[in-house]
Amino acid sequence: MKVYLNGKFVDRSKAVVSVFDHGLLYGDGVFEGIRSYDGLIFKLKEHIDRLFESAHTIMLKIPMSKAALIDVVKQSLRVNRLHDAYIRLVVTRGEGDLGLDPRKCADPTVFAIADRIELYPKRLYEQGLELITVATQRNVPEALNPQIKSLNYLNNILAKIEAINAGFEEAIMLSHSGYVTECTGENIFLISSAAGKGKRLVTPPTYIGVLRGITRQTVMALGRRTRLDVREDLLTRHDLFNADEVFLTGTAAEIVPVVKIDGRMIGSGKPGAVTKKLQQAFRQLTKTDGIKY
Ligand code: PXG
Repeated sequence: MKVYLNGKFVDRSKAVVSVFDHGLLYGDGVFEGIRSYDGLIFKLKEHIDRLFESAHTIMLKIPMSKAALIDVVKQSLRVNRLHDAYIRLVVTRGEGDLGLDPRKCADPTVFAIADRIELYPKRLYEQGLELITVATQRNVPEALNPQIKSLNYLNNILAKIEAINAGFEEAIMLSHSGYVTECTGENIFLISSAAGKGKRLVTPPTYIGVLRGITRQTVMALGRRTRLDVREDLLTRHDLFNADEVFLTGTAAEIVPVVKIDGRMIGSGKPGAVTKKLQQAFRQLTKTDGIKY
């Protein structure tokens, strides 16, 4: 495996960064997780744009252009002869000293790892996932905005540990005020039906403290195209418990049906019809809507 590191493709064993890198010392950096499907990179521009936005907010100047970074992603896939892959793009503050001061870090570290995608077990998509709400709240946007895809994922990892300790794979994180935000690495959606009206597709608004997921945005667009009433609304656990369907979205996981939350069965307790339709539409999109490399 060849890894892109600061301008060169190096062997995996040579792809190492300094113990003084502030990405490691402080989680001071940003990243993206990108997918390719059968030789097409999905939503590459959106991922690159989000990386630059995250970097801009933390005042980290990415030392190359968007076009050059797009080329790095394409090259990473080509040199490793990958077709269906996962690409991790990372920019850290770079090597500094043992103080927080980012001014001591002269050169950001840029690397890209392309590897085969580790697919989630099939039964997850067929049977659906069971979630629990955990006590660890999602970061308050005023402290560390979840819209920044930073290397500081301890908030999410603490929530994941709680879920694992309780025997579950994923956790629902609430906001400081008790509203539903997202899971540790996926956005959350519900489907509900209002009497006499069509189906509603609802996900929490970003201001409550969620990542503006690229799969989230894609699924919202697919929802509009299939005439769902798509909304960003504050959601409570009660709303989730009483939804017709619930699912999660993320680059790696795509669309995952949720069938139980905190012991409450969701809908029929099986992946719902609308979720399945969106999964199909999403799969179709990945076959056509991508950038060749
Ligand atoms: N919320 C959070 C907190 C995330 O980290 C998403 C939502 C979904 O966003 P996208 O843009 O992917 O639809 C994420 C994404 C990993 C991994 O290695 C994590 C993500 C994506 C890919 C891989 O755990 N997080």
